[in-house]
Formats: sequence, structure tokens, C-alpha cells
Amino acid sequence: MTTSHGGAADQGSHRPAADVDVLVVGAGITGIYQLHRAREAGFTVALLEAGAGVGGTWYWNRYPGARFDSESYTYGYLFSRELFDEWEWREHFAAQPETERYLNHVVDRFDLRRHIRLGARVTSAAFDEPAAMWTVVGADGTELRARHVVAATGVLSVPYVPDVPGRGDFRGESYHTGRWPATPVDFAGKRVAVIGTGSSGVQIVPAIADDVASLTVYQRTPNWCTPLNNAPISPAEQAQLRAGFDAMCEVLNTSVHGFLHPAHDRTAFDDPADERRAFFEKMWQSPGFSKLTSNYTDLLFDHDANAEWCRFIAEKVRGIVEDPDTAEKLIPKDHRFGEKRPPFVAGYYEAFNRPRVSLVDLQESPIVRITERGIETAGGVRDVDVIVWATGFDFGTGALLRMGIRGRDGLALEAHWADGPTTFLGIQTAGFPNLFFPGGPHAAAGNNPRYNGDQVDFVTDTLVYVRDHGYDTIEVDPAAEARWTDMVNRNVALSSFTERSYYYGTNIPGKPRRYLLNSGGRPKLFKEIARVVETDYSPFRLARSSDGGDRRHR
Ligand code: NA7
Repeated sequence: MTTSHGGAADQGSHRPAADVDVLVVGAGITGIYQLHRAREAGFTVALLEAGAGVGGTWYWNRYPGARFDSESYTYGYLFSRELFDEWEWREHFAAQPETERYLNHVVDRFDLRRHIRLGARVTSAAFDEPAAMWTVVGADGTELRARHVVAATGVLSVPYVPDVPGRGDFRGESYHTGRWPATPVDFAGKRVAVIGTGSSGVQIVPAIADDVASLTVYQRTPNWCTPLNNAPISPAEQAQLRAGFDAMCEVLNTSVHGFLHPAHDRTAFDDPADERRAFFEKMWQSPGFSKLTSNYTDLLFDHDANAEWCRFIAEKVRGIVEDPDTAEKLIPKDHRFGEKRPPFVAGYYEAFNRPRVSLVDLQESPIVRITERGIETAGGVRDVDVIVWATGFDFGTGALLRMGIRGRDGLALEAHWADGPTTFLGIQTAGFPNLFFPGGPHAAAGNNPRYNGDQVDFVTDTLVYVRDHGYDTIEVDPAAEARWTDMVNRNVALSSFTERSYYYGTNIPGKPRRYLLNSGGRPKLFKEIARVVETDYSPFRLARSSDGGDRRHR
């Protein structure tokens, strides 16, 4: 990693120079892009990353079966036509190793690695008010002073392992999907338990089902899983992708969810029953998220329309899973399609037809404790060699609240957000000058890199504005933060996600129940960014050292 002294933001100031103008935390898809954009804009930069490699989500989640459910070419970067042309994704939905290779390629292709320090988990970040800069400390002993900090620490980066009695007693191997070891886990001939049936659990089950001696899936709540419908990208499709790059960017950069799938133009009961069934079959065969984005327009909001689709999926499950009792247990009864983030699968339901794979319904037989040799439920004990915790993440705020962030007057971010996050644009929070967190809480649902990329673009423009106007600090006005946060809370009614979803933080005991996405979506973000630019950054307080560091903008 290189850092250099005397950044542009310090020119003309009498303050001690920062080590860097912009310090990025996290080398996931958002952080890598931020590092690139900030350096291209002429800032001195550094990036601290906790992992031993770059990739963020695609570094940590290296469990068998981990893969995209956004189309690869819609998830990857769009900022460089050359990059797009030279990288050939092999599958429509790439598996983790390909994505990790891609992100490493980007880092090398754009000569970013020299700015990145790996194995440097940030343990504290404190705003030094007189100096108007951040002091950031890493667990590896790194200490850097930065004018601005951009925490690109992700929303699904802090694994959650439930506090089940006896968990520490287990003598076998245990892994969380979100902290998968770099050395591949050998499942051959082992008795394996997978706890959790969210997107991660339902990916790993079919991926290891052929290797294991036995596989027991511990399910608390079934999900509405539909086929991913992945396929290799043919040479003809590669050529089409290249030829259609500009048109594709246009759609991805403007569509509400950042996907290519076109919206449908009919409601469920516009069609008679046989045509509706044929349409649902088409949806079932369609790729990934199109089952949400291209389905009947009222699917997520009309109870009867949703029930029709759920009945269709339930029939499919009954048709695939040979044991009727297992099939019934795999069909959700407590929520509708789209109330939680739906997983997409390849061979998940089919896996239960193998004699060595079985399902334990935790609603029927809850886990009592983990023993030295296995898992005890109300129905009995099963000895296992490996436990896979596919139990999710502390979504949205998890990473930011563990970084020891202290703003003005030593204000702890944990205290400021004790009742849940308050933000402006999901980018800044009042009391924490020069701190940005694109891709964090109040970011949108959809194809994450697209929305997070919009935020990074705005952060970069903002950093340039601050520098070019000779300001030292920028901090959102509390009123603007309150307005945006109110918008998020008000528009929750428009979201199909309910409090059963981890998007409300309800999967973490004791976490405030707050909507953690931007319920206004990408259109609200675009609208508000336009307003910020038109009003010359009026929602922010900007200050120069020569003004005594506390001059309100205008
Ligand atoms: P998820 O979707 O949060 O799934 C976690 C799973 O773990 C879910 O089935 C939970 O059941 C289950 N869980 C959580 N706590 C327990 C306990 N105490 N006992 C049994 N089961 C439990 O996480 P994923 O990693 O699968 O996916 C996260 C995101 O990554 C995904 O949405 C994509 O965006 C990529 P519950 O439903 O709470 O009953």
C-alpha cells in the first residue's frame, strides 16, 4: 500500500497535513470503485481491508455454491468499456471464485493494489475537530490520518451466529457461511448439519449433498425459493453483450432496481386462469430476480395475486420433492412471496430426494442445545462432524457500529444510532463530518453495485466540490438528515418487505426494529442528489479552517 503526504485538501490550510485525502474502508465491490474514483479525481488515497484478500462479500462468502443472483454483467463495473470488453463472464450468474478473480483483476488492471492494506480491520476512527480530519486505527497497528473517510463496509458483512446453548462445546468443525475458510472444507464422508435456509443455506445444500455421508438441514422458516436458471454465456451472447454495452448501461443506470429485466404490463387477473398459469410457468423458467421485477405488476401488493403465485410455487415444490411430508415443510406458511428477500436456487428442492439428505423442522422440534458431538432438538440428538451456520448477518449497520466511530465531541455512532440509523441519502449522518458510507444503511434494495455505485459517484462529486471550494469539512445538516430518515420511515408502506425480513434488523436480538433500506428507492436518491446540486449543497454544512471551523454554509 502506498500513501502520500500533503494531499490536495490541505493546500492553503495551516493545519497539519493528512496522510491521505481519502481513506476508504473495505475492499468490496463498493470500496474498490470508491478507491478508483477518488484517485482518478486527484485525491491521495488509501484503503484498509480486514480480509487477507480483496473482494468483500466475494472474499468472505467462499462456501460451496456461493454465487450471484444478479446477472454477472449487470453486477460488474460499468465505468470502463475496456474492462467490460476484456472480461468474459463465463456464466450468467457467476460463482464466487469467478467474482473474486474479477475483483482482483480490477484491482490490478487499475493499479489499485498499492493503495490497499490487507489484514487491517479498523478498530477506531475518531474525528479530530481542531485538525478537521479523521484518525483511523487498524487492528494490525495501522494508524492513518485522513481528511475524509469513506466506509464501504457493506451491509451483509458481519455474520450472525445465534447464541444457542452449548455452541462452544461442539468438538467437530463449525463454519459460518460468511466467514468461510480459504482452505476448502473437506466434506467427503462427513455427517454435516446446515442451520438456516436463507439464500446462503439453500445454496450450500445442493452444492455439498453429493459429497457428504449425511446432510441434515435445520430449517426454522422455509422461504419461497424459485430457480435461478443459470447458464453458461455462449460466444454469441458474449458478442451481443459487447455490442449492446451502451444500451445496457442506459437501462442499468436508470432502472429502479438496476436490473435489465423489463417490467410486465399486466396485473394477475387481467389474464384468465390458464394464461396466468402459462405466464407463471414462464416466470418459473426465467432468470433470477425477473420473478420479482417482471412478474405481474400487482404481485407484491395484491393479496390474491400473490396467493396465486405462491400456490403455483407450492405445487412445484410438491412436484419436485418426493416425500410429501418434507415437501409440506418446505412450503412457507407464514409469509407471502416478496415479504422477505427471496432466494434463488439450483437443485435445492431436488436435494431432499437423496436418501442422505433430511430436513429437521425447528418449528416442530426447536434446537435445545449444541452438544460436544452434535445437535439436540426437542425431537432427539443427531451426531454430526460439521456444523454450517447459515444464519445470516447483522444487516445494514453491523459493520459501521463495530468500527469505533467517534464524531464531533467524541459522539459515538452507536449512541447516535441507538434507535436505528438516521442518514441523509444513506451517505452521511449528522455529527460526523467528512464521513461517508455508500452501500450502507438506507441504501436501496435491488442490484447492489448499481445503487451503491450511484452513491459512490455522488460521494466523489461531493469530495471534489469540497476541495474545489476550499472547504475543510462537510457535514449534513440535522434537519436534512431528519427529512431523509422520515422519508425512509414513511415510505416503508410502499415496500413489500415486512418485519419478518432482516431488512428491519429483526433477526438480531435486541436490535432496534427499523427499516434499513431506502424505501424511496433509486428515484428518490436521484431526485435528492439533483436537488443537492441545484441548491449548491444546501443540505450540508461546509466550513473552512480560516472561518474557525464552524461556519454554516450560506
Ligand atoms: P438470511 O437470509 O438472514 O438467512 C438466515 C437463516 O438462518 C434463516 O433461515 C433463519 O431463519 C436462520 N436462523 C437464524 N437464526 C436462527 C436460529 N437461532 N436457529 C435456527 N435458524 C436460524 O441469511 P443468508 O446468509 O442466507 O442470506 C443473506 C443474504 O446474503 C441474502 O439475502 C442475499 O442478499 C445474500 P428465520 O428465517 O429467521 O426463521
